[in-house]
Order: sequence, then structure tokens, then C-alpha cells
Amino acid sequence: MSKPEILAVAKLPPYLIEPLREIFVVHEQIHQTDPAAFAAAAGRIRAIVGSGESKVPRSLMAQLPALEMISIMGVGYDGVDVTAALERNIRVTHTPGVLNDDVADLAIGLMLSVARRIPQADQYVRSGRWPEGPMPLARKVSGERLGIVGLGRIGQAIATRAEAFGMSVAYTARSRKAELPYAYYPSAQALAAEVDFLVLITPGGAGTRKLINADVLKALGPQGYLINVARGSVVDEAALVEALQQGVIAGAALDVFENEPVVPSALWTLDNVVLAPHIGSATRQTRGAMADLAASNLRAHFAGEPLLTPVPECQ
Ligand code: 8YV
Repeated sequence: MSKPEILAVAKLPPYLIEPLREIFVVHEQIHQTDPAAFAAAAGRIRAIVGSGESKVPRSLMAQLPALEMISIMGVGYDGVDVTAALERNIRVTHTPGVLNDDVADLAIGLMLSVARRIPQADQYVRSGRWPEGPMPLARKVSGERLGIVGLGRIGQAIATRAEAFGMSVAYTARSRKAELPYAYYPSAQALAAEVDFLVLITPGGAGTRKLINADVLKALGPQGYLINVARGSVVDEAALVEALQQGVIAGAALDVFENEPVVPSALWTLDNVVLAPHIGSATRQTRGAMADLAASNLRAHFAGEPLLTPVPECQ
């Protein structure tokens, strides 16, 4: 029996693609690179596999009449038009849970980096400036006030870490989580006014687009720091650059950006910013677990077995 044919819509790691090739015909990004091959194969493509940043719009699905399933190697799937998928009963899966620790670890690491100026300290030594005298004093983190925007699995992992640093934890989310011991605020702006560090870990997409705007940044204030490990779309990036340049907030640590991998050059030159290239889940162990889970969802679908991790809209 011929292998089912699937379309990879992103450049995916070999530890995902190679195992898939054992049971599927994998067309790698031909929708972008080889229109003729895509036209020839489109009628046979039964599944899509992509990353958390992959775009799977209605228009692409419409070109794939045999599409049954979309498997995302990522917890975020905001680039997938889930409404369009549901209209055709196309199943969508993602890889939640396996990356909670890595993303939470990075959020804490970025918070420490920007507050204690660790990248600047490294450069201070490497550039031979230490003999000039000590670096300027930085900002304490332990015992300070942390606000979390989005208290899902990763948000709760961040909260647990922060408690170990003696921080108070407050949050805003779509709804109050009465079972958790943290102070709830009905909006990001209300939360920002009450905390020293504001960490973003809410899903991307239309519902959170530019949620962090100039008003929220003003509420966070000149002693406040913004840390984003969610999606670049959650922040009004132009307003953030302005706020950092004008001292509206003290600083920011950013792992995600509106138009990755393009990062506004204005951010490159700011001394009160720590920048990272979307590495939230980027460890060998975690990316391996994500790849295994994405592949397992595909195998389950084609074996007629229950999907392991369907997105909430498909449960
Ligand atoms: C990776 C992510 O960027 O899981 C997500 O939503 O943003 C990251 O883990 C990517 O998805 C890995 O494929």
C-alpha cells in the first residue's frame, strides 16, 4: 500500500522529518518552492506538519481537497486558521506540556538578565572595562512583584519559579482561576500598574493582538520591566520601542517579535533591552519531545486511533 502523502509547511528539524519519511511521503515546502510539483501532489496531500510559527491559512487548505489533519510542532498554533479547519472537520494538533519547563526557565532567565544586566556585565569584562571600576548598580529581582499575562500551563510554571525567588505573583487571564493562590486582575493594564515585572505568556492570534499597548506600558511605569516569551503579536512593538527610548518603562527582555526573524533596528542599540531569537523551547531535549509528539499525532490519525494532543477547539 502506498504511503500517505503529507506537506511540511516549514523547514522542520531532521529528527522530525526523517522518522516521518519512514511512513509518509513528505513534500517539503513545495507549496512555496515548486508550484508545478505542488499542483501535481495537492490532490493527494492528506496532512500538514508545521512549527508553532507556521502559517496555515484557509487559502492553503482550499488547495488540498484530501486534507484531513494539521500537526503543529509547537504549543502555539495561532498561524493556523482553525475555523477553516473545523468547517471541513480537519483535525488540528499541537505539542503542549512538553515545553513548559524550557519556556518558563527562559522567562526567568530573561527577567534576571535584563534586571541584573548580565549581558552588559559579560561585555564589561570582555571589553577590558573592569579596571575602570565597578559597573553601575542594577535592579533586584527576588522578593519583587511579578505579573503574568496568561496563566496557562507555562504561566503556572513561571509562577512556581517566581515563588522560589520570594516574588509575589499576580495575573490576568481570560478568566479568574479560583483554585490558584495568586491575585487576579481583570486587565493587563490593571495588572501592570501593580507589578515590577510583567511577563507575557498568553497565546498569540487575533484575541491578543497588541494587547500590550502604550497605556499598559505607561501603567507598568519607569521602574517596570516587560518580558515577552509569548508571541510578538501580543505587543504593540512600535509603542514598546517608544516606551524604551523615552524611559516610560525601565527595560524589556524579548524572545519574540512581530515580524520574525526581523527585529526593529531601534531595539538593537538600546542598552535597556535583552534580545533572544525565539529560543523558548530550543533545547535538544524539549525540541526532541515536541518532534516525537507531533509525529505521534500524525501516526495516531492515520492508524485511526485517538489523537494525543488535539488543540482545545478540536477536543
Ligand atoms: C517554537 C513556539 O518556536 O511552541 C511554540 O509555540 O513558539 C516554539 O516552541 C516552535 O514552535 C518549534 O517548532
